[in-house]
Amino acid sequence: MDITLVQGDITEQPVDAVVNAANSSLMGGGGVDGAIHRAGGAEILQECRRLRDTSHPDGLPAGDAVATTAGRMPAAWVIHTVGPVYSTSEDRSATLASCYRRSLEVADGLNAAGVAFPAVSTGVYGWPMDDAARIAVRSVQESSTTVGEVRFVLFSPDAYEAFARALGHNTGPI
Ligand code: AR6
Repeated sequence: MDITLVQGDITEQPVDAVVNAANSSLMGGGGVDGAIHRAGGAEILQECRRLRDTSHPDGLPAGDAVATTAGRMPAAWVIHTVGPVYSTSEDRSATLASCYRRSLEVADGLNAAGVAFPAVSTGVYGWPMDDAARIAVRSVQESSTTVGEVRFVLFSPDAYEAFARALGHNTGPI
């Protein structure tokens, strides 16, 4: 599996599946969640509502993942995952690692060849970027996925550099 880094907007990525940093309600929100729903259009929310009405009446627990259409985005699917809220009193890293592992399991079920991830939990949910990057990279490297390319799409130069460090690269073009 190739791991690549891109600084940019995840909604523009021409990969099979883009991962959304959603919340348990699956009803949308701010940050990357808001951007994905805006770019993909109303079809995504319709499918999320259907999931709430059928398989996920209580919402999606943190650490789990589920797929919908990507609507108007270049990708075919959105894989919604729910990151943990960062806590200084409780170690929730296993839940954050699970977001990446479960998303790749869902991607395998879709036969996706390329999957783009944002830095889950590092915005509204407050996870420090360097730590989140290490957990993300380790979880992807340890997964037994059949996905050929995992692309981390980082919004800011700082986030990009944190992921480059976590991958053991020097910063700069990869
Ligand atoms: N492309 C790539 N990365 C982005 C984009 C984008 N278009 N927009 C933001 N980011 P966040 P969370 C980065 O807050 O911390 C929502 O309201 C952003 O800079 O989107 O998991 C949900 O509904 C940050 O590094 O997700 C939940 O309620 C990273 O994406 C809650 O926020 C994640 O930031 C989830 O919080």
